[in-house]
Amino acid sequence: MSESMDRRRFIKISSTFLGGLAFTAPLLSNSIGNMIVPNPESRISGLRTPTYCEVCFWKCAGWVEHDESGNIKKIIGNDEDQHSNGRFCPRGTGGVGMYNDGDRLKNPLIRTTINGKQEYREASWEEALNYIADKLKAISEKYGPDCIALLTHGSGGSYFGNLLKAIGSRNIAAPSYAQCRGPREVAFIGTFGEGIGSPERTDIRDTRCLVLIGSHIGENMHNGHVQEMSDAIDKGAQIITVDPRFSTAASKSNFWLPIKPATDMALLLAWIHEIIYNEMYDKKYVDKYTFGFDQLKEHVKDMTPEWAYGITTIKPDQIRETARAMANASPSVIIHPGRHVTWYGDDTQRLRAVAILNALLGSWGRRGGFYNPEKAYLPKYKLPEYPKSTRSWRDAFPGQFKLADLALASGICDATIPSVDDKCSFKAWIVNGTNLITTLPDQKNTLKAIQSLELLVVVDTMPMEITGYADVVLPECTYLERYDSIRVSGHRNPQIALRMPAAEPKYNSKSAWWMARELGLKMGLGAYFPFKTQEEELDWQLKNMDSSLEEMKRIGVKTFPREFDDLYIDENDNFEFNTNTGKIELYSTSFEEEGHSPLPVYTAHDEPPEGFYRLNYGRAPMHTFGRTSNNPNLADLMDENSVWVNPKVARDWDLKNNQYIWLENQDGIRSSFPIKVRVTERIRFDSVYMVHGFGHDSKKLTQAHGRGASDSELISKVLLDPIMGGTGMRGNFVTFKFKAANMEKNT
Ligand SMILES: Nc1nc2c(c(=O)[nH]1)N[C@H]1C(S)=C(S)[C@@H](COP(=O)(O)OP(=O)(O)OC[C@H]3O[C@@H](n4cnc5c(=O)[nH]c(N)nc54)[C@H](O)[C@@H]3O)O[C@H]1N2
Ligand SMILES: Nc1nc2c(c(=O)[nH]1)N[C@H]1C(S)=C(S)[C@@H](COP(=O)(O)OP(=O)(O)OC[C@H]3O[C@@H](n4cnc5c(=O)[nH]c(N)nc54)[C@H](O)[C@@H]3O)O[C@H]1N2
Ligand code: SF4
Ligand SMILES: [Mo]
Repeated sequence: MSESMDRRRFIKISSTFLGGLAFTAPLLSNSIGNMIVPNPESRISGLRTPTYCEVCFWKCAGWVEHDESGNIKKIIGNDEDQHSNGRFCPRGTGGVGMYNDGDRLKNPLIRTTINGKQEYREASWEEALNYIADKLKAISEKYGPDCIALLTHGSGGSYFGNLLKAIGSRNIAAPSYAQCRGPREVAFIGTFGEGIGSPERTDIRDTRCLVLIGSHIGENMHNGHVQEMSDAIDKGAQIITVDPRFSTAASKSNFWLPIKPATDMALLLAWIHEIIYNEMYDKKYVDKYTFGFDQLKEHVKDMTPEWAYGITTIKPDQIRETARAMANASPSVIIHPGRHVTWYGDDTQRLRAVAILNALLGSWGRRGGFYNPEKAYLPKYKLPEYPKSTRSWRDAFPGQFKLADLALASGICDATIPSVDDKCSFKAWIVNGTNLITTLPDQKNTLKAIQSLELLVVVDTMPMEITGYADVVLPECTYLERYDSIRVSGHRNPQIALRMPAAEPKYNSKSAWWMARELGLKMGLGAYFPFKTQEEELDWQLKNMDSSLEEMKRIGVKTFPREFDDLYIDENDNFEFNTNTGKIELYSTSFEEEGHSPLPVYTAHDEPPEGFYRLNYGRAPMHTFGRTSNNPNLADLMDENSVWVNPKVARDWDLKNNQYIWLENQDGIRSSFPIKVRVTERIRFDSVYMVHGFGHDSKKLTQAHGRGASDSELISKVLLDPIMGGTGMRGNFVTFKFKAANMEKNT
């Protein structure tokens, strides 16, 4: 191990309890809608405080109910809320486990070396924050403030973002862009001049045909989506699911197309071909609003269902029948853009094909297609101007990823590893609410970047893997113990929601708002933090938007009328799109300007080598990534993942149900922990499937440590999207091993 590796050695603090591999049968039901918990009648009784959920990023608004002594009893939905319609998903209901988890981070920790051994020692907030402020000042003076980066996911990002901008850096990135929905946003901006956003602007409630392409709503438990899909099914909507796996959504579908993985582009192009050449597109809409139809028509001339069959294994008849089903529903049809779309590196182009298909069927801006969301306007207190930032993460990638509209977490990671042609490698990271070790692909690369840092500050609630590499760990209180910014996400109506503390912060934990401000004060940047408490700030904002903190504490959610009647496009209007041509660009002039193909092209991707299977991964309804695997309430529902194996493959390898095995990828990386086999017809013979978020190696997670295997450690190959820098993660292949790596070495 090199000297620098030694400098920041992962500190494993041994635990008293090491969980065995006992298994609780999951209470998973296959039905789509019935996982969402309806509220009991008795909701008004007793004390309650408003919140919005932080177990995932759908941000449902709800009520925390207390008993007489103020103890948290349960969390339920707020009926006024458009994200949840008054009903929480199992994870949201189990959110109270985040507050009760005995493994939580309890005190600030500073890395020290005692007798040559690296350890954490507990520190006071004063000491920990002084340490960070001094280091940040020194790094800023020596290298420039823009060598400091913030990697963040969740509500604390805006407070630390304010701090970073005040210091003079704009290098702020969330993994929910380059590891998640970035390609979708860039593709839709390139086509319609607008992105999709969150919650997605899909009008599922009123759709007549919903096409899910590797979007597994039902396991992907985004609350409002799941409810609307369930309602749409009840109202007779057709569901078409394209997935190599028989997902929960597939089980509710009229058509399941078990596509050969990595070939979706061919199917999309064949659908476009069918719809154009059989004149099934919305002619009036296409004539009036789109640009480049003739070029598109010429481009897909030979991309027939027969052509696509050879690539996708989906029969021509099925391609024709599903194209007709979509056209019959037009314009109330949604070819869903998905959310976690960083798959094979040509993802932005695949999402362009999705956008084009929607445009041809006239669904953008139409009832049952995509609506126009509206956000409530949140007043911002006037702060002094931020210092100008002179260097950015983009400087490390000259001429590349120009269409990325947000910073890349993976880009910042790469630009932290010193290289000859980049003079600005990052020297300090503040990491808030993201477990980068399991979130970014290629762990070796992430660790290399971390070893190059002079300061790593991690703000988290739990002793997750990333905390073990920090110089300073700051324990945040959970969302149930703090205020946060007013939720203003766009929806059918502008709406705001309040999160306020339902309990005092446990242990010695504090809110991110407080931490960022204290650091600001210590660094002489007090002018950027004018409010003494977040309560004061929220009250100022709310009073400037026809409400008050007092009112929001009482009602939790407030809905405002839309400013204009423009939920859907008025067809008598000459609507102008925010693109170069003012039209929906079937042929993308902005992609062409940047040297990318203006029309989506099919490219073949690598196939698994002999004896290997494509590693496919996804969500389970009762967990969010790795952040809930230690949650006592949710671990009760599912406490490990399994690897789905087709019966034919199981026969070839003599694998039995419930047997534990290890997975090894194409680069010889073997899973640290064994995973249970699930033999099932629901996965194709060329792939295996596992749920992301298990196989934690932090021993401080007493419930989750060593349970199941981690897909993240097996994703060492990255298929980079040349358009916006998304990290395609589905080009990895695994084979089966019957021993742990260290057992093999010893025998
Ligand atoms: N291998 C693999 N990688 C993936 C994915 C995958 O499916 N497989 N999915 C990708 C996608 S779609 C996304 S969006 C990203 C998500 O990536 P992340 O957001 O990094 O997901 P988590 O691993 O859950 O990490 C969340 C961290 O926030 C901490 N946390 C929870 N609540 C709070 C809080 O209130 N305050 C603070 N400060 N911290 C908190 C948790 O303890 C945890 O350490 O991952 C991407 N990476
Ligand atoms: N319960 C729960 N719900 C969540 C989350 C969570 O952690 N837990 N996370 C949320 C977040 S941040 C995100 S981004 C979303 C992600 O959710 P989605 O965007 O809906 O789905 P993905 O994770 O991209 O895709 C998983 C599906 O793609 C299929 N698939 C794999 N390869 C291919 C292929 O080549 N072609 C096709 N057509 N399908 C393929 C898999 O079999 C699986 O069913 O979920 C959100 N909802
Ligand atoms: S979907 Fe579930 S976990 Fe996500 S915010 Fe809503 S209630 Fe919470
Ligand atoms: Mo995501």
